[in-house]
Amino acid sequence: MARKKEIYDESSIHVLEGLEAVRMRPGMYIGSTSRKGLNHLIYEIVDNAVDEHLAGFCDHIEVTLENDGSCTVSDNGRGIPVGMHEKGVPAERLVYTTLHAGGKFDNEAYKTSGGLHGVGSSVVNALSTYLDIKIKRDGAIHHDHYRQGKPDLELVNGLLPIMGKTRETGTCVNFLPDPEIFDTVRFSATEVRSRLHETAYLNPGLTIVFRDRRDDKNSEITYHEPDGIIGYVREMNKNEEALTEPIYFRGIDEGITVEVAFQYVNEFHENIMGYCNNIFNADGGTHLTGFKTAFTMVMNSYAREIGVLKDKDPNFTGPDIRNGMTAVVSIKHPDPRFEGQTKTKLDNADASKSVSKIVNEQAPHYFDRNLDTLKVILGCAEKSAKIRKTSEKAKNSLLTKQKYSFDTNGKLANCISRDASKCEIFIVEGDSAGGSAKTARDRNYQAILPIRGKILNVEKASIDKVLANAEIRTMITSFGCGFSEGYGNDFDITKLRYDKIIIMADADVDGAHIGTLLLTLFYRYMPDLIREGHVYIAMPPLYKVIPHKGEGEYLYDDNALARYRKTHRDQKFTLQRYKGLGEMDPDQLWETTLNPETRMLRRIEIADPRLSSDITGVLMGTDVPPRRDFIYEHARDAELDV
Ligand code: 28G
Repeated sequence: MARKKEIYDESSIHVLEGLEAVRMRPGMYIGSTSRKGLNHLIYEIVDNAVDEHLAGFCDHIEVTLENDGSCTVSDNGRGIPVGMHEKGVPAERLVYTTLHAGGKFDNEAYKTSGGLHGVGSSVVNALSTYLDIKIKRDGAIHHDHYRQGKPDLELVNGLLPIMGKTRETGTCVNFLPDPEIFDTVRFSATEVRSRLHETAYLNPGLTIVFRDRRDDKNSEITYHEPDGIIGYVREMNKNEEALTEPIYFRGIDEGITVEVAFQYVNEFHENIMGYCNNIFNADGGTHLTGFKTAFTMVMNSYAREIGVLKDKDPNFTGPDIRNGMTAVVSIKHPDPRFEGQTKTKLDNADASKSVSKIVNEQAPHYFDRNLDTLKVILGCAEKSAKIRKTSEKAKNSLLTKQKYSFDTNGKLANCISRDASKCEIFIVEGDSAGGSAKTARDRNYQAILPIRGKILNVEKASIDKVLANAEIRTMITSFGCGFSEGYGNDFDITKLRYDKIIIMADADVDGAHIGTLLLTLFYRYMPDLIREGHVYIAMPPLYKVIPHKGEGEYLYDDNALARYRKTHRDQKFTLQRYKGLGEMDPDQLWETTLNPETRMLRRIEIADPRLSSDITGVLMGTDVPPRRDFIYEHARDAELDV
């Protein structure tokens, strides 16, 4: 391959400055440099291929995580244009070196708006050690190559070098994320897979093949979802008791394509997701309000029509009517706008109007012909209204009692400091581990709250039961910020007494179960704790290996041990196995789980609720390795999600 020395003409200077800006502040373009940002590189490239699908020229995309740590994405579209552009550069080079909308995180507004490909390509290019691209077009395979965003192949008469002949068309990109930029350069297969599956649901004509060739394996899975968002809703409800079939509306209004699919299950909450131009809107927005308003109106008027509501009865509330509903609202908008900095909430007023209009037209058409389904849904609303009324009563009486009894807190071993930004509270399962933790902690800023026995599963309990539970009351009082639930929000994060709430449970099945129950509690009743990143899980190591020469180290799971055995094949070492927190002495407990210098924590984040309606899927962890450098390696060992 002919490499060019780094010589640039004046016209390319500003290009380099643009890419330099991306490397200087990568977070502005891909959100973060954590694994989330890393995975985002793949989505940026895949989105371009999806755009080519939406343009009507591509029905097959392949994504491969290569054994060398790079990623390959290919499509069978028209191939990025390679002809000489006005600036004397092949069009492909412009796409890969110019920042089209530059600056703000996610140029989502510009995507999928009719022929505006390639927005994220230059960002991925700038953040990659190398990027290699092959374009099949006009009977030939055209080649280009970059290093850290800079072109690295000599042009031939101003055009890309040709590698061979072909009758096919398409684009194939291989890139290696730059370790100078990212905290980790190991993609999360689980996350990428779930995003690709979601893309397949949103684009029923598309087939997406995912391969993972890392660690010398070769797994392959194909996503093709001809039922589209109907299949998506069905998938999300697959572990639930369905009360209706999925119902589907589709229409085009004022250039906006609207699709809605929903299904009722025997559950007490709603799960409604909004997409605009294939992008998930975590905070919803106008498409969802349009859907909710119209659907509530239609169903209330049916309720009166068939006598479920009598003249004197008040209307069902929106949440009543959506009780048990799983829904996907997906729109295609030519000019999407978003609210606020994070771009997760759709803001176009016309989106609300169009969705309302389609629902108003099509819902009556459907329910006039499916009276049984109508009655089932109104039955769910009635049930919800009843529960709402008793809950309100229970809550009011409990809140008055609370004033007198909520302030005593026997079991909490509090810390000395009152500076919330420095304080930590450990929720420890079992009295014996709780006792050791109290001895081991640094009482200046570490509080210990032992909890006993099983925590109430709040998914299965009504609010009065939840608030009557002693362990839960103790937690609410200790944290200091109250709680929120469906019908009211008494939660105030500014009152939080601890910066970190750390769940400390054994690394076994029981421990995982307790962790899930606690996270479920936080997620349902104190979601801001998680949203604002205050909730952690301590990751006590399973093993310590002490080589006969050299320093000992902690290993966090069996994979790590297997890896250690492989890499230390002809060395002698002693292996210690930790059975459980209760069996560690205070020194060990301090070293492995309490000391910020040596412990390993996972911070809990709320993942997009996609492809998983159960809590374990909604919550996910990101590793927060200890401050000391040598433990950095363990971050990989502790990776549970590969
Ligand atoms: C494999 C990895 C990711 C892509 C295309 C196809 C075209 C294109 C991409 O155009 C914008 C518009 C025309 C120059 C468009 C091909 C029109 C005609 C395309 C991809 C700028 C870019 N023929 N396929 N971009 N053009 N696939 N896959 O990136 O003027 S990007």
